Amino acid sequence: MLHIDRIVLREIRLRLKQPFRISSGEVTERRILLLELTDRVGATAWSECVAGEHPNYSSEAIDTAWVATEQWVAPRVLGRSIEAPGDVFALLEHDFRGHLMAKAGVEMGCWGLAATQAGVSLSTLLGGVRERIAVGISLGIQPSPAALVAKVQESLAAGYQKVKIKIEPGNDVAFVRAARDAVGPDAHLMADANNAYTLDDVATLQALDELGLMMIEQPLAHDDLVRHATLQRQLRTPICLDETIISLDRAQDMVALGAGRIINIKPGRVGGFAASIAIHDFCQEQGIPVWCGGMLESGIGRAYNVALASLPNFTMPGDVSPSARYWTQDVVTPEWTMQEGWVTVPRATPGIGVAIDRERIDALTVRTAELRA
Ligand code: OSB
Ligand code: MG
Repeated sequence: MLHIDRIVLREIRLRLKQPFRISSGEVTERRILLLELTDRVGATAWSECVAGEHPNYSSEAIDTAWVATEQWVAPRVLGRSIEAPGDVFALLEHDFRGHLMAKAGVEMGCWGLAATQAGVSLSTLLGGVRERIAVGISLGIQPSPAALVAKVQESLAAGYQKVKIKIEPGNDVAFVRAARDAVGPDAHLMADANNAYTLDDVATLQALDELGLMMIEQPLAHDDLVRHATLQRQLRTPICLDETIISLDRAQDMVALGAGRIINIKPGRVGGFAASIAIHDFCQEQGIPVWCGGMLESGIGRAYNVALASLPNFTMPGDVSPSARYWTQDVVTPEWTMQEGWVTVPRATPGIGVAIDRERIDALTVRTAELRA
């Protein structure tokens, strides 16, 4: 039983070691919304809302998520007796459209709290089976093909099991081809366009189709399944959908329409873990592989991604790079590390599996709000 009495919101600012550029925008410093949930007997759990600074990935941003959490999400759970964390999503969805990242921050925190209460790892609570997760890296758009080649080679040498190359019109075929030529036909490469193309660009996408990619992620508009289906019919490379899959229904639509063959599950994008598990289970039945995406999370959000990726149908390497790939210092101890392309799932530790570095978080905090029942 969950009975949450208090939720503290904080915004922290964490500078990335290197700016991260995708087709729809660049990030140099992450503004991250952290939540601390406290139950009636004083147990606590931290969680993270993955909304970015600007509404370029989805319509949400940290400032809208802050308001949504304060005004509508938190009041639905505070002071209420909730049987199980799996019940929270329905509570948040009833007559409440959108704001999925804001909802996910609270919903996932409820799972974290339930794991802490039960004295089991978050992975165990979710039904995870893996001891370790295969790790891929997502490389932002680079200034030149040569710069990209250096990054790709460095990533493979570091052990990453998949290298995702961000692309946009003008910075695509020549970049990916240079990478492919440099690392050979067997290297696990993929591309992610973050919606930068239309069906007018089929020739470009067909040129990418010749480069032996594991998949092409979200080439077309964020909310468009029909055109992705048209495109998939013209490509051998599987399309992987990211932005479009905001619910189980959308995953079902993808399969019904043939709009893609792989799904990148980001729990923040779908409203949390209940929806993530539902999509995972549906994809498993349908023979659709899934992998866990990332949103440049701090070590707190990363703990949730690692736990989710331990479910059985997460059969492809996730965008779950270790802390040091992003930050000079993370906000958790121990930091997330990678050994030969694998991150260990902390299955023996109750709760989210890492301790919160409160002092560091205090030093990084720029605003707080305390919400009570
Ligand atoms: O499309 O997967 C994406 C980061 C921000 C917004 C969108 C995306 C990404 C990434 C980063 O690819 C993955 C990571 O967290 O390392
Ligand atoms: Mg993506």
